[in-house]
Amino acid sequence: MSSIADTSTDKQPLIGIIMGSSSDWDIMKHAADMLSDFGVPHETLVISAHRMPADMAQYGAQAVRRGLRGIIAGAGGAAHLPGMMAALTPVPVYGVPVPSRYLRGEDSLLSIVQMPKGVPVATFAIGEAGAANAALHAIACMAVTEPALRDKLDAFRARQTEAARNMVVPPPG
Ligand code: RP5
Repeated sequence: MSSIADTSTDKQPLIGIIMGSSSDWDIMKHAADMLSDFGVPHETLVISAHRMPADMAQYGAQAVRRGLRGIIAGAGGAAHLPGMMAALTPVPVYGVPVPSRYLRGEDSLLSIVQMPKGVPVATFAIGEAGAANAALHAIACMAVTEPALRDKLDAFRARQTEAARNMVVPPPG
């Protein structure tokens, strides 16, 4: 399995961030950055559904045993990685549609969001916002039972609220 950026610390990763290609990293790094900001141990890997199907199956089969609490999966175009990973493990999968070259990620979005009944993928917005929000959603899920994480999430939202209250129009400069 090829690792494009090992951001995991000494700690066991709680969240896996996987993507179909290293070309997805510019988008998926926004998920990794958010998890880092919250101090959530995570790992980042390229796992291509169609070019590395055996690796994908192995990752899914080991996810529970390895203690993963969520898997953020990004892909573009046909974008079958999130759905396949959801089929391979009961660990919640958060899908991020990566902007594609010709259809700007609308193909990725429809591919990821239109899972048949029975195998869900929580699907987020196309691009950077989706990647960041996938991380925030994973954090929110863990925060339900982890007060320290909930405090960080509350503080994050309070900063956002304060920033919005300080906005003026037209914006300066
Ligand atoms: C998908 O195909 C990847 O997720 C990526 O978004 C897209 C293009 O991959 P590359 O040709 O850049 O490797 O599998």
